[in-house]
Amino acid sequence: MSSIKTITEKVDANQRLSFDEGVELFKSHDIVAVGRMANRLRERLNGNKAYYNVNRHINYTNVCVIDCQLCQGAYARKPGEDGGYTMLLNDVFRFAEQEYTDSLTEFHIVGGLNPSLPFSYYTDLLKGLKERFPGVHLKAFTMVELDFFVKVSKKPLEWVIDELRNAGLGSCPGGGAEIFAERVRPLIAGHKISGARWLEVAGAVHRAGVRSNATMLYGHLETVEERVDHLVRLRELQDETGGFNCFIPLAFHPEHTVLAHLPATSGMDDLKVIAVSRLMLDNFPHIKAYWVTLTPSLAQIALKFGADDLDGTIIEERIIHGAGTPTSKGMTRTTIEQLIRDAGREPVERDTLYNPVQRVSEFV
Ligand code: V47
Repeated sequence: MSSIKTITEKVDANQRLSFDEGVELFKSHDIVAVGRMANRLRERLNGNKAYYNVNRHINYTNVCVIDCQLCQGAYARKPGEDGGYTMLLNDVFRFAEQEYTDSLTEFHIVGGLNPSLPFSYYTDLLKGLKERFPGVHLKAFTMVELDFFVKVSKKPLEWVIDELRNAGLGSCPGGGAEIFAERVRPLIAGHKISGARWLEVAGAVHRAGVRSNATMLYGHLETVEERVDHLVRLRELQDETGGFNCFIPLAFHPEHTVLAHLPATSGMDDLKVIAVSRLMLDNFPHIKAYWVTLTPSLAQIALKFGADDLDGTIIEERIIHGAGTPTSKGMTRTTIEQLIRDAGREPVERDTLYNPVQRVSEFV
Protein backbone atom coordinates (compact mmCIF):
# COMPACT_ATOMS: atom_id res chain seq x y z
CA MET A 1 0.00 0.00 0.00
CA SER A 2 1.40 3.46 -0.91
CA SER A 3 1.66 6.16 1.73
CA ILE A 4 0.57 9.74 1.13
CA LYS A 5 4.28 10.61 1.00
CA THR A 6 4.93 8.07 -1.80
CA ILE A 7 1.87 9.30 -3.71
CA THR A 8 3.08 12.89 -3.38
CA GLU A 9 6.46 11.91 -4.80
CA LYS A 10 4.76 10.21 -7.75
CA VAL A 11 2.58 13.26 -8.46
CA ASP A 12 5.59 15.55 -8.29
CA ALA A 13 7.46 13.25 -10.70
CA ASN A 14 4.49 13.43 -13.11
CA GLN A 15 3.73 9.71 -12.73
CA ARG A 16 0.26 8.27 -13.14
CA LEU A 17 -1.54 7.10 -9.97
CA SER A 18 -2.91 3.56 -9.72
CA PHE A 19 -6.41 2.44 -8.75
CA ASP A 20 -5.16 1.52 -5.26
CA GLU A 21 -3.54 4.92 -4.82
CA GLY A 22 -6.83 6.59 -5.74
CA VAL A 23 -8.57 4.54 -3.04
CA GLU A 24 -5.81 5.42 -0.58
CA LEU A 25 -6.33 9.13 -1.26
CA PHE A 26 -10.09 8.84 -0.66
CA LYS A 27 -9.47 7.00 2.61
CA SER A 28 -6.98 9.60 3.87
CA HIS A 29 -8.18 12.10 6.47
CA ASP A 30 -5.30 14.40 5.63
CA ILE A 31 -7.35 16.67 3.39
CA VAL A 32 -4.66 19.35 3.54
CA ALA A 33 -1.96 17.01 2.17
CA VAL A 34 -4.29 15.65 -0.54
CA GLY A 35 -5.45 19.16 -1.44
CA ARG A 36 -1.91 20.55 -1.60
CA MET A 37 -0.89 17.74 -3.95
CA ALA A 38 -3.89 18.38 -6.22
CA ASN A 39 -3.25 22.13 -6.11
CA ARG A 40 0.33 21.66 -7.29
CA LEU A 41 -0.83 19.54 -10.23
CA ARG A 42 -3.59 22.08 -11.00
CA GLU A 43 -1.07 24.92 -11.04
CA ARG A 44 1.24 22.89 -13.29
CA LEU A 45 -1.62 22.40 -15.76
CA ASN A 46 -3.54 25.68 -15.50
CA GLY A 47 -1.20 28.16 -13.79
CA ASN A 48 -3.10 30.65 -11.67
CA LYS A 49 -6.05 30.90 -14.06
CA ALA A 50 -9.61 30.10 -12.97
CA TYR A 51 -12.17 29.84 -15.75
CA TYR A 52 -15.88 30.63 -15.98
CA ASN A 53 -18.31 31.29 -18.80
CA VAL A 54 -21.53 33.18 -19.45
CA ASN A 55 -24.20 30.58 -20.12
CA ARG A 56 -27.87 29.83 -19.81
CA HIS A 57 -29.57 26.46 -19.37
CA ILE A 58 -32.48 25.29 -21.50
CA ASN A 59 -34.28 22.23 -20.09
CA TYR A 60 -36.69 21.55 -22.96
CA THR A 61 -38.73 18.81 -21.22
CA ASN A 62 -38.86 17.11 -17.83
CA VAL A 63 -40.91 14.18 -19.16
CA CYS A 64 -38.76 11.08 -18.93
CA VAL A 65 -39.35 7.37 -19.33
CA ILE A 66 -36.40 6.42 -17.13
CA ASP A 67 -37.08 5.62 -13.50
CA CYS A 68 -33.99 7.25 -11.98
CA GLN A 69 -34.16 7.34 -8.20
CA LEU A 70 -31.98 10.45 -8.28
CA CYS A 71 -34.29 12.56 -10.41
CA GLN A 72 -37.88 11.21 -10.60
CA GLY A 73 -40.16 13.41 -8.53
CA ALA A 74 -37.49 16.07 -7.94
CA TYR A 75 -37.28 17.13 -11.58
CA ALA A 76 -38.43 14.40 -13.97
CA ARG A 77 -42.04 13.29 -14.48
CA LYS A 78 -43.35 10.12 -16.13
CA PRO A 79 -45.36 10.63 -19.37
CA GLY A 80 -48.87 11.78 -18.37
CA GLU A 81 -47.88 12.61 -14.78
CA ASP A 82 -48.83 15.95 -13.17
CA GLY A 83 -46.10 18.58 -13.36
CA GLY A 84 -44.68 17.31 -16.65
CA TYR A 85 -43.85 19.92 -19.32
CA THR A 86 -42.52 19.88 -22.87
CA MET A 87 -41.59 23.11 -24.60
CA LEU A 88 -42.84 23.57 -28.15
CA LEU A 89 -40.00 24.70 -30.39
CA ASN A 90 -41.41 28.24 -30.49
CA ASP A 91 -41.45 28.25 -26.67
CA VAL A 92 -37.78 27.19 -26.67
CA PHE A 93 -36.92 30.04 -29.05
CA ARG A 94 -38.97 32.58 -27.06
CA PHE A 95 -37.31 31.41 -23.81
CA ALA A 96 -33.86 31.67 -25.44
CA GLU A 97 -34.67 35.20 -26.63
CA GLN A 98 -35.63 36.19 -23.08
CA GLU A 99 -32.42 34.68 -21.70
CA TYR A 100 -30.12 36.08 -24.37
CA THR A 101 -27.74 38.97 -23.65
CA ASP A 102 -24.84 40.26 -25.74
CA SER A 103 -22.37 38.61 -23.40
CA LEU A 104 -23.89 35.11 -23.70
CA THR A 105 -21.55 32.52 -25.25
CA GLU A 106 -23.27 29.17 -24.47
CA PHE A 107 -26.67 27.52 -24.26
CA HIS A 108 -26.49 24.32 -22.16
CA ILE A 109 -29.40 22.23 -23.45
CA VAL A 110 -30.62 18.99 -21.84
CA GLY A 111 -33.93 17.26 -21.20
CA GLY A 112 -35.69 14.05 -20.22
CA LEU A 113 -36.24 11.07 -22.54
CA ASN A 114 -39.65 12.02 -23.87
CA PRO A 115 -41.13 9.38 -26.20
CA SER A 116 -43.59 11.85 -27.77
CA LEU A 117 -40.83 13.87 -29.47
CA PRO A 118 -39.60 12.88 -32.95
CA PHE A 119 -35.89 13.08 -33.79
CA SER A 120 -36.59 16.13 -36.00
CA TYR A 121 -37.50 18.07 -32.80
CA TYR A 122 -33.85 18.01 -31.73
CA THR A 123 -32.36 18.97 -35.09
CA ASP A 124 -34.99 21.73 -35.54
CA LEU A 125 -34.25 22.98 -32.04
CA LEU A 126 -30.53 23.31 -32.82
CA LYS A 127 -31.14 24.82 -36.26
CA GLY A 128 -33.65 27.34 -34.87
CA LEU A 129 -31.27 28.42 -32.11
CA LYS A 130 -28.31 28.67 -34.50
CA GLU A 131 -30.33 30.82 -36.92
CA ARG A 132 -31.33 33.20 -34.13
CA PHE A 133 -28.05 33.19 -32.16
CA PRO A 134 -25.24 32.28 -34.59
CA GLY A 135 -22.51 33.32 -32.15
CA VAL A 136 -23.72 31.21 -29.24
CA HIS A 137 -22.19 27.73 -28.76
CA LEU A 138 -24.80 24.97 -28.38
CA LYS A 139 -23.61 22.46 -25.75
CA ALA A 140 -26.44 20.01 -26.02
CA PHE A 141 -27.63 16.49 -25.18
CA THR A 142 -26.00 13.97 -22.85
CA MET A 143 -24.82 10.51 -23.90
CA VAL A 144 -28.11 9.21 -22.46
CA GLU A 145 -30.13 11.46 -24.76
CA LEU A 146 -27.97 10.53 -27.77
CA ASP A 147 -28.58 6.82 -27.06
CA PHE A 148 -32.32 7.57 -26.86
CA PHE A 149 -32.20 9.42 -30.22
CA VAL A 150 -30.76 6.25 -31.77
CA LYS A 151 -33.86 4.38 -30.56
CA VAL A 152 -36.26 7.15 -31.65
CA SER A 153 -34.73 7.59 -35.12
CA LYS A 154 -33.92 3.89 -35.62
CA LYS A 155 -30.62 5.03 -37.20
CA PRO A 156 -26.99 4.34 -36.26
CA LEU A 157 -25.37 6.45 -33.56
CA GLU A 158 -22.87 7.92 -36.04
CA TRP A 159 -25.78 9.16 -38.22
CA VAL A 160 -27.48 10.74 -35.20
CA ILE A 161 -24.28 12.58 -34.21
CA ASP A 162 -23.71 13.79 -37.79
CA GLU A 163 -27.28 15.10 -38.12
CA LEU A 164 -27.00 16.97 -34.82
CA ARG A 165 -23.61 18.41 -35.74
CA ASN A 166 -24.93 19.56 -39.13
CA ALA A 167 -27.84 21.20 -37.30
CA GLY A 168 -25.51 23.21 -35.05
CA LEU A 169 -24.36 20.99 -32.17
CA GLY A 170 -21.13 22.47 -30.79
CA SER A 171 -20.28 19.99 -28.02
CA CYS A 172 -21.99 17.73 -25.47
CA PRO A 173 -22.42 18.22 -21.72
CA GLY A 174 -21.22 15.58 -19.27
CA GLY A 175 -24.48 14.54 -17.61
CA GLY A 176 -25.92 11.06 -17.27
CA ALA A 177 -22.60 9.44 -16.38
CA GLU A 178 -23.77 9.17 -12.74
CA ILE A 179 -21.53 6.37 -11.49
CA PHE A 180 -20.48 3.65 -13.89
CA ALA A 181 -20.08 0.69 -11.47
CA GLU A 182 -22.53 -2.11 -12.27
CA ARG A 183 -23.47 -2.72 -8.60
CA VAL A 184 -24.58 0.77 -7.67
CA ARG A 185 -25.70 2.32 -10.98
CA PRO A 186 -29.14 0.63 -11.05
CA LEU A 187 -29.70 1.60 -7.40
CA ILE A 188 -29.61 5.31 -8.25
CA ALA A 189 -30.23 5.47 -12.00
CA GLY A 190 -32.92 2.83 -12.58
CA HIS A 191 -32.84 1.54 -16.14
CA LYS A 192 -30.66 4.31 -17.53
CA ILE A 193 -28.02 3.10 -20.07
CA SER A 194 -25.09 1.23 -18.55
CA GLY A 195 -21.78 2.86 -17.77
CA ALA A 196 -20.22 0.87 -20.61
CA ARG A 197 -22.78 2.28 -23.07
CA TRP A 198 -22.25 5.84 -21.79
CA LEU A 199 -18.53 5.45 -22.50
CA GLU A 200 -19.21 3.86 -25.90
CA VAL A 201 -21.41 6.81 -26.94
CA ALA A 202 -18.84 9.33 -25.65
CA GLY A 203 -16.15 7.53 -27.69
CA ALA A 204 -18.30 7.81 -30.84
CA VAL A 205 -18.94 11.52 -30.17
CA HIS A 206 -15.20 12.16 -29.84
CA ARG A 207 -14.37 10.14 -32.94
CA ALA A 208 -16.87 12.30 -34.86
CA GLY A 209 -14.77 15.32 -33.83
CA VAL A 210 -17.21 16.63 -31.20
CA ARG A 211 -15.82 17.35 -27.72
CA SER A 212 -17.70 16.57 -24.53
CA ASN A 213 -17.56 16.77 -20.75
CA ALA A 214 -17.89 14.05 -18.13
CA THR A 215 -19.53 14.05 -14.70
CA MET A 216 -19.62 11.76 -11.67
CA LEU A 217 -22.52 11.82 -9.22
CA TYR A 218 -21.23 11.01 -5.72
CA GLY A 219 -22.49 11.08 -2.16
CA HIS A 220 -25.28 8.48 -2.47
CA LEU A 221 -24.75 4.70 -2.20
CA GLU A 222 -21.37 4.37 -3.86
CA THR A 223 -18.14 3.10 -2.28
CA VAL A 224 -14.80 4.86 -2.67
CA GLU A 225 -13.65 1.96 -4.87
CA GLU A 226 -16.62 2.67 -7.18
CA ARG A 227 -15.62 6.34 -7.38
CA VAL A 228 -12.08 5.39 -8.37
CA ASP A 229 -13.39 2.85 -10.89
CA HIS A 230 -15.41 5.67 -12.50
CA LEU A 231 -12.35 7.93 -12.71
CA VAL A 232 -10.12 5.19 -14.12
CA ARG A 233 -12.67 4.29 -16.84
CA LEU A 234 -12.86 7.96 -17.89
CA ARG A 235 -9.07 8.25 -17.87
CA GLU A 236 -8.80 5.21 -20.15
CA LEU A 237 -11.26 6.64 -22.69
CA GLN A 238 -9.50 10.00 -22.60
CA ASP A 239 -6.17 8.23 -23.36
CA GLU A 240 -7.86 6.79 -26.43
CA THR A 241 -9.78 9.80 -27.80
CA GLY A 242 -8.57 12.96 -26.03
CA GLY A 243 -12.11 14.28 -26.53
CA PHE A 244 -13.03 15.32 -22.97
CA ASN A 245 -12.72 19.00 -22.10
CA CYS A 246 -13.58 18.91 -18.47
CA PHE A 247 -14.65 16.73 -15.55
CA ILE A 248 -17.40 17.80 -13.17
CA PRO A 249 -18.00 15.93 -9.89
CA LEU A 250 -21.64 16.42 -8.83
CA ALA A 251 -22.52 16.24 -5.14
CA PHE A 252 -25.83 14.41 -4.72
CA HIS A 253 -28.73 16.47 -3.30
CA PRO A 254 -31.17 13.92 -1.87
CA GLU A 255 -34.10 16.26 -1.07
CA HIS A 256 -37.36 15.54 -2.98
CA THR A 257 -35.91 12.30 -4.42
CA VAL A 258 -36.74 8.74 -3.34
CA LEU A 259 -33.31 8.76 -1.69
CA ALA A 260 -34.32 11.68 0.56
CA HIS A 261 -33.31 9.66 3.65
CA LEU A 262 -29.62 9.94 2.69
CA PRO A 263 -27.51 12.67 4.29
CA ALA A 264 -26.09 15.46 2.13
CA THR A 265 -22.37 15.33 1.34
CA SER A 266 -19.91 17.00 3.74
CA GLY A 267 -17.55 19.82 2.82
CA MET A 268 -14.56 17.55 3.52
CA ASP A 269 -15.83 14.93 1.12
CA ASP A 270 -16.67 17.52 -1.56
CA LEU A 271 -13.13 18.92 -1.46
CA LYS A 272 -11.62 15.44 -1.42
CA VAL A 273 -13.58 14.44 -4.54
CA ILE A 274 -12.33 17.55 -6.36
CA ALA A 275 -8.73 16.87 -5.28
CA VAL A 276 -8.71 13.13 -6.05
CA SER A 277 -10.39 13.76 -9.42
CA ARG A 278 -7.65 16.22 -10.32
CA LEU A 279 -4.98 13.73 -9.27
CA MET A 280 -6.43 10.66 -10.98
CA LEU A 281 -7.57 12.40 -14.20
CA ASP A 282 -4.09 13.54 -15.18
CA ASN A 283 -5.16 13.66 -18.86
CA PHE A 284 -8.22 15.91 -18.35
CA PRO A 285 -7.39 19.56 -19.05
CA HIS A 286 -9.98 20.96 -16.62
CA ILE A 287 -11.77 20.13 -13.36
CA LYS A 288 -14.96 22.07 -12.70
CA ALA A 289 -16.19 23.01 -9.23
CA TYR A 290 -19.90 23.33 -10.06
CA TRP A 291 -21.09 26.05 -7.71
CA VAL A 292 -24.74 24.99 -8.07
CA THR A 293 -24.12 21.72 -6.21
CA LEU A 294 -21.21 22.85 -4.02
CA THR A 295 -22.39 26.38 -3.09
CA PRO A 296 -20.33 29.35 -4.35
CA SER A 297 -18.28 29.47 -1.10
CA LEU A 298 -17.10 25.86 -1.30
CA ALA A 299 -16.55 26.10 -5.06
CA GLN A 300 -14.29 29.06 -4.35
CA ILE A 301 -12.19 27.02 -1.89
CA ALA A 302 -12.11 24.16 -4.42
CA LEU A 303 -10.04 26.48 -6.65
CA LYS A 304 -7.19 25.73 -4.19
CA PHE A 305 -7.92 21.97 -4.09
CA GLY A 306 -7.52 21.06 -7.76
CA ALA A 307 -10.37 22.83 -9.56
CA ASP A 308 -9.70 25.46 -12.24
CA ASP A 309 -13.24 26.22 -13.42
CA LEU A 310 -16.48 27.42 -11.77
CA ASP A 311 -18.92 26.78 -14.66
CA GLY A 312 -21.07 29.71 -15.63
CA THR A 313 -23.40 32.47 -14.65
CA ILE A 314 -26.50 30.27 -15.34
CA ILE A 315 -29.98 31.57 -14.73
CA GLU A 316 -32.66 28.95 -14.03
CA GLU A 317 -30.96 25.60 -13.59
CA ARG A 318 -33.84 23.21 -12.92
CA ILE A 319 -32.46 19.70 -12.37
CA ILE A 320 -30.38 20.16 -9.23
CA HIS A 321 -32.49 23.05 -7.95
CA GLY A 322 -35.44 20.65 -8.28
CA ALA A 323 -33.67 18.41 -5.76
CA GLY A 324 -33.39 21.25 -3.29
CA THR A 325 -29.93 22.74 -3.65
CA PRO A 326 -29.94 25.94 -1.57
CA THR A 327 -27.83 27.98 -4.03
CA SER A 328 -29.26 30.93 -5.92
CA LYS A 329 -30.25 30.36 -9.54
CA GLY A 330 -27.60 32.56 -11.11
CA MET A 331 -24.51 34.69 -10.51
CA THR A 332 -23.33 37.79 -12.34
CA ARG A 333 -19.93 37.97 -13.99
CA THR A 334 -18.90 40.50 -11.36
CA THR A 335 -19.77 38.08 -8.51
CA ILE A 336 -17.97 35.14 -10.12
CA GLU A 337 -14.89 37.24 -10.88
CA GLN A 338 -14.84 38.53 -7.29
CA LEU A 339 -15.07 34.96 -5.91
CA ILE A 340 -12.11 33.98 -8.08
CA ARG A 341 -10.02 37.05 -7.16
CA ASP A 342 -10.74 36.51 -3.45
CA ALA A 343 -9.29 33.00 -3.85
CA GLY A 344 -6.07 34.58 -5.19
CA ARG A 345 -6.72 33.34 -8.71
CA GLU A 346 -6.87 35.17 -12.02
CA PRO A 347 -10.39 35.09 -13.55
CA VAL A 348 -10.56 34.15 -17.22
CA GLU A 349 -13.86 34.27 -19.02
CA ARG A 350 -13.81 31.42 -21.52
CA ASP A 351 -16.06 30.09 -24.24
CA THR A 352 -17.25 26.46 -24.07
CA LEU A 353 -14.03 25.18 -25.65
CA TYR A 354 -11.84 27.16 -23.21
CA ASN A 355 -10.78 29.94 -25.58
CA PRO A 356 -10.50 33.23 -23.65
CA VAL A 357 -13.32 35.68 -24.41
CA GLN A 358 -12.24 39.25 -25.08
CA ARG A 359 -14.67 41.91 -23.85
CA VAL A 360 -14.65 45.46 -25.07
CA SER A 361 -17.67 46.63 -23.12
CA GLU A 362 -18.33 46.84 -19.39
CA PHE A 363 -19.97 43.89 -17.61
CA VAL A 364 -23.44 42.92 -18.76
O1 V47 B 1 -26.82 13.86 -15.07
C1 V47 B 1 -29.57 14.78 -11.08
C2 V47 B 1 -27.19 15.20 -11.82
C3 V47 B 1 -26.76 15.96 -13.90
C4 V47 B 1 -29.39 15.28 -9.01
O2 V47 B 1 -21.19 19.35 -18.87
C5 V47 B 1 -28.16 15.54 -9.61
O3 V47 B 1 -20.63 21.37 -18.35
C6 V47 B 1 -27.28 16.25 -7.62
O4 V47 B 1 -24.59 17.04 -16.03
N1 V47 B 1 -28.44 15.99 -6.97
C7 V47 B 1 -27.07 17.10 -14.84
N2 V47 B 1 -27.12 16.02 -8.95
C8 V47 B 1 -26.09 18.25 -14.66
C9 V47 B 1 -24.86 18.09 -15.49
C10 V47 B 1 -23.94 19.23 -15.68
C11 V47 B 1 -23.98 20.31 -14.83
C12 V47 B 1 -23.11 21.38 -15.07
C13 V47 B 1 -22.24 21.39 -16.13
C14 V47 B 1 -22.21 20.30 -16.97
C15 V47 B 1 -21.30 20.33 -18.14
C16 V47 B 1 -23.05 19.21 -16.76
O5 V47 B 1 -27.21 16.34 -12.63
C17 V47 B 1 -27.41 14.64 -14.10
C18 V47 B 1 -27.23 14.00 -12.74
O6 V47 B 1 -25.98 13.36 -12.63
N3 V47 B 1 -28.31 15.19 -10.88
N4 V47 B 1 -30.25 14.83 -9.93
C19 V47 B 1 -29.50 15.53 -7.61
N5 V47 B 1 -30.62 15.26 -6.97
